[in-house]
This record gives sequence, C-alpha cells and structure tokens, in this order.
Amino acid sequence: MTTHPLKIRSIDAVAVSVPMNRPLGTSAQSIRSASLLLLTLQTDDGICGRSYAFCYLESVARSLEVIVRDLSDFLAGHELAPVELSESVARYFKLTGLYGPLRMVASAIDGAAWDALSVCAGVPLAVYLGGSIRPIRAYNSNGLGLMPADQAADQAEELVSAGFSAVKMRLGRTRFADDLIALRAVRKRLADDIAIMVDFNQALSFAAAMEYCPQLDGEGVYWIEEPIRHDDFEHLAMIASATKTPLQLGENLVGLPPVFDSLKVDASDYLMFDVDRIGGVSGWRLASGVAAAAGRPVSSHLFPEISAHLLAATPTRHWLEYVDWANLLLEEPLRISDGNAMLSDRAGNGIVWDQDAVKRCQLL
Ligand code: SMN
Ligand code: MG
Repeated sequence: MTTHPLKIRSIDAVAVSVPMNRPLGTSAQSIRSASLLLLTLQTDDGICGRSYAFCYLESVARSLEVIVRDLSDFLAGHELAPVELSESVARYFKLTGLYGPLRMVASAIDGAAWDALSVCAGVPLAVYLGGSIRPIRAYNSNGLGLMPADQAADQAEELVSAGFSAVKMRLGRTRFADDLIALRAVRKRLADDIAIMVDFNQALSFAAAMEYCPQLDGEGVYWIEEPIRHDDFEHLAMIASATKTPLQLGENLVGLPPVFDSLKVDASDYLMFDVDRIGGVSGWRLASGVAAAAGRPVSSHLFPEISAHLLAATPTRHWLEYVDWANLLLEEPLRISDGNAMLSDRAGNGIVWDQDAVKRCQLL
C-alpha cells in the first residue's frame, strides 16, 4: 500500500475490432464486430489501471487512439484522484465539448483510474466502492437482433440454455406486426419464468409508440426500452403512463443533468446507465445516488466486467446486461453461473488484457 499520492505516468490506448459470436441487428444499425478502445493507465509506482470504450465504429476507435496519445502527455504527472482528474480532462476538452466519443474516452480514463486505485488498495472495485462480492443477476443480451421469427426463437432458446433467466430482443421492424410475430415466437419457445426485455433502439415516432407499446401489455414483456428518441422525456412519460409494461431508459443519457430531467417528469419506470456515457465510475456513483433518491431500479448497459462491480455497489441494483464481446481479449472473462455474473476476488475491476489476443484484433 502506497502512502503518497499515486501519480499518472502514461495512458496507453489500443484500438481493436473483435468479431462477435452473434451479430447484433438493431433498428438503428447492424453490428458484426465490436470496435473497442483498450486503455491501460500506468502510475509512477508501476500500478496499472484498465478499462475500455465501446466505440461502435472502427473509425471512432482509431481516432480515439490518437486522441489518447496527446491526452497521455497532458495528464502525465497528474495525481490519480478521479474528481480532480475529471476536472482536468473536462478542461482539456473545454473547447470541443465533452460529448459523443470524447465523453466515452473521458469516462474510460476515469474507469481506469478507479481500477488503479482499487488495485492499489488490494480489493475488488465493488468492495472499494462499498459493495460486496456477490452474484449479480444478468440477462443475456448477445444477438437476438432483428431476424425472422423462427430464427429468433431458436437463438433465444440457445441464449437461455447457458442458465440465464432473462434475454433481450431487439424490436423496431418496418411493420410492428412482424415484431409481434417474432416476440410471440420467442415467448412461446421460452419457459414462462424467463424474462424477455425488448429494445426498440429509438425506432418509433411518438404516435406509433402510443399505438404499439400498450399492445405489448399482456405479451409477457419485462421492460420496453427506448421506444422513441431517448431525450424526448415529455413524450416518454406519456408512453409510460399509457403502458402497463415498465419503460426502460438511460443508455444514451450523458452525465447527470439528463438523468435528473428524466426523473422530474417520470420519463421511465427503470433506468439503465452506460458507464462510458454517464461519466465513468465517478459518473455512475453520482447517477446511482440520484436514481436511489427517486427509488428507480438501475440496470447497466454493456461493459459487463466493470458494470458488475458498479451494480454490486448500487443501492437500487436491478439487472446486468451481459454481452461477451470483450471475452476474447481478457485473461479472465467475467464468469456467469446460473444467470448471475460472478465477480472474482482479484483486486480492481478484474480486467487484464490477453496481449496475444489484443495483437490479433488490433486495428492498424
Ligand atoms: C445496443 C445497441 C447498439 C449497440 C449495443 C447495444 C442496445 C442495448 O441498445 O441496449 O443493448
Ligand atoms: Mg438499448
């Protein structure tokens, strides 16, 4: 244990593209490989902190790699104190604004800083944040994109065969009638106690959502995610009132103000945070406090390795979204048992890159 403040020596970034076992066809876009930016923060004492950003596009991962190179020079010698570090990174991006990919990289740096701190303390991140090592309920969110009904039913069955008690399917086909056919095929194939979450990825107009969402009541759906654009809180609140099935929202909320605004009008029943949009581990801690004050259940979006630790320390913990996209790159992928994510008791967030795999996936 060090007694003097830890200082940043460097932050390395590697852009990779990892083939997905099951492509993800959403109403917005189809994704066949995960474009990630892998971060490794080194301190002067030789302690490492790691995290990653999910960049959606290869070009974004590549350009963030270049940005981190300059940022690393700017942050060299900075104390490893996430609050001050966030302020310095915000100052660095003052003129560009901290949105989109820049927000993702700022959050990932925050995540790597918290990893290094908990590694230094010799405890898992969940414990460092005041939580404990406990199973975290997870739903399987791999695949199950916009595909024909019979394929969707086959894939859903495969997804729960690994012991999961919940899966998420994407909706938002051109005709809502086709969404219903696919949903019913999946519902019929799975046991009644398996939860099915559905995600429109903002596909519907307000008028369409007011017509279609109430029709999902009685179809055995656990939550309806992002039926319309994610920031139209007034209309989301109206859809939530008109629909018995709970509404889920949050993966696109950037920082605390929109979380607060969505709560003010009861835009959703549930909230889900994306650690790279909400502001890293620091942003998640603040947002989960706001959600707790409003009594909203909190789930995670992507980044299951880090999110599992965060949920362990989230007062209104709900569901972990499980995707296996980073598994190939990790020495110890997140373990799933009986549909629960099992946090390892190694110090930090548990991320250690398998350097050979990273080399194989590196974008050049
Ligand atoms: C999603 C969409 C696109 C990429 C990753 C994830 C989706 C989700 O909205 O909630 O899983
Ligand atoms: Mg979603």
